[in-house]
Amino acid sequence: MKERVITFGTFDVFHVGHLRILERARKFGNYLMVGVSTDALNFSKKGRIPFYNQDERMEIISALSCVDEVFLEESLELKRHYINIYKADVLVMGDDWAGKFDEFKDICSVIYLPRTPSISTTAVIEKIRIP
Ligand code: C2G
Repeated sequence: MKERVITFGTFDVFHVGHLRILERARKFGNYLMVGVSTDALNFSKKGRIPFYNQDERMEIISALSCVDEVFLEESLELKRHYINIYKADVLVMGDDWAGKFDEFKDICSVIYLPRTPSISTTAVIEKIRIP
């Protein structure tokens, strides 16, 4: 088997939920490519600038042993393009996106994995914020 897996995310304030989805995604093949959302895309999606900038987030993701290649995701509308140019066989996303990427089933397998419960970037930021 020589499957190429692709996934996308912001991965801001990197936490164990991020790590686990990347490790699980890698198991669907033997080459994992990660599209890291740009700061601008994150602002347009969530209305806030990430705590860590896109270069720092790319640096962290590319240092992980389960990750083989990292690129910047500039727009949500470019998913089909990224799947094609990176020759992905499998798209893996967390189930907060369940059903949202089914339109790509014509060019690759689309898999949604359950999120790790009780952890999120927002929760971490809230927890460490000094009152
Ligand atoms: N995740 C998870 N468990 C958590 C938190 C996040 O499995 N407790 C997963 C999400 O489901 C996602 C990945 O980690 O698949 C990255 O999460 P985010 O950084 O929140 O990604 P998001 O901003 O949703 O960006 O094109 C799609 C977007 O780029 C996804």
